[in-house]
Amino acid sequence: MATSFSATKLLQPLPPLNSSARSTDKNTLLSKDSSFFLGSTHKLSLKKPFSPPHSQRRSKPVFAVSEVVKDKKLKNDSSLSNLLITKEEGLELYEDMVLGRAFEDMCAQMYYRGKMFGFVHLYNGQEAVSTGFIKLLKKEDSVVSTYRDHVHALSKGVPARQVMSELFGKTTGCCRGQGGSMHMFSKEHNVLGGFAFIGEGIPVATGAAFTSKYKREVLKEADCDHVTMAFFGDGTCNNGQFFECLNMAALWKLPIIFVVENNLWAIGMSHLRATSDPEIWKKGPAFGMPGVHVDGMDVLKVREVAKEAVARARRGDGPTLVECETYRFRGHSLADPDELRDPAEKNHYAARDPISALKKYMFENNLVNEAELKAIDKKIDELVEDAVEFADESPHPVRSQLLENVFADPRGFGIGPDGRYRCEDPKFTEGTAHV
Ligand SMILES: Cc1ncc(C[n+]2csc(CCOP(=O)(O)OP(=O)(O)O)c2C)c(N)n1
Ligand SMILES: [Mg+2]
Repeated sequence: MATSFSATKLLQPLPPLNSSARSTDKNTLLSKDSSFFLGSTHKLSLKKPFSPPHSQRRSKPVFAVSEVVKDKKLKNDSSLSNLLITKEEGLELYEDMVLGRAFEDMCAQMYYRGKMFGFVHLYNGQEAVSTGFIKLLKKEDSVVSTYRDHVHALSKGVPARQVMSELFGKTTGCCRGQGGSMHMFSKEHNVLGGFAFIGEGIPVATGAAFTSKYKREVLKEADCDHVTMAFFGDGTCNNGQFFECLNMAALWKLPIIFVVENNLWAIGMSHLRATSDPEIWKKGPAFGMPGVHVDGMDVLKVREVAKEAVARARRGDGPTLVECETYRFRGHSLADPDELRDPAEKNHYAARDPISALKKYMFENNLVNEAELKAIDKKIDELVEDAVEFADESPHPVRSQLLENVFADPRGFGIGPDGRYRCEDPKFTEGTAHV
């Protein structure tokens, strides 16, 4: 027989352990003098009545919202001043999204021609998220990505030549060819890494945000209002590191934005089959930070949400969790035949291509004409061609570079029974596995 679950039972407070707390009102969690929390024998440090300093006073309670930009957009009329973007902003967003798309399409070609090795995960379809968020950042702000990282690096300003060379494993790559597709890093542009283990980048981003806060509040670096963005997928939100970092970021009010790119799939696992509550944005308030859900196929909506989150972080008001509903237009990686996803689902999102949507908005509002956009398309085609030529002509790293940045003493691992460095053996990189 099915039994109904009693929420009221769950809300009953546990009986307090200490005597003074025994007199508490049964419906409150704190004792009447607010000294004790539940059955703790430790006094809370909060003085009664709790009055936070002005800088910490929250004007609004912590909230979770979906489709936050809808109203704002509907209010717009056709007058230019009411548009979500200026012409220059629109062109910048368009150019960045087209760069991301063209770069990834070229990667697919180069991968199938054998110019790249290992796994390569493309970002097609998700461009509105990278562009909508990262284009608001300053150079000093940081971005942390996943293995689907080429486009985040490009949006943050890492030159296409450097990203392509890294993919080709060449010395001119942003990691001198040592990182490859999943490990884009650039100290100069504060791209703190693509990370192959899912969730691995979230604590790194949390640490970067802690650094900014420490510089500002302890070292008194007045101009340090840097913000960090951590990008990761829906599947990653089931990992413990996600929850641990939400907790720490909220506890310490860190200047960080957790950007979930919910493309509905984690390789071949549907988000709906893997997550007890699929609405990830609702987890923000559980940790004391706002949670926002936004249409991640619409760069203008993403940008509006991102603006608020960035402003909140820069003000010192703490983190925000943003869930962007998006979709990848290709398989999980270039090795994935993409046979699991329903064609109807793919068609649904293909019809919502973020680049076409921005184009439509700009045309409808007379912000640009066809020729202006064509000129950008041409410029980007040339830039991507140039990146490929540059990468192709660049030299491979010398073999001894393999042992650089290895923390452990390479003796044992790196030196063969004949006493010679194993990397000097021309067959050293051939490996044993053939995929
Ligand atoms: C710690 C860890 N466990 C498992 C994997 C294998 N793995 C690679 S990608 C992936 C799915 C991640 O999905 P999601 O976070 O939604 O990102 P998306 O690929 O959709 O961008 C998994 C489980 C991994 N890389 N790291
Ligand atoms: Mg996913």
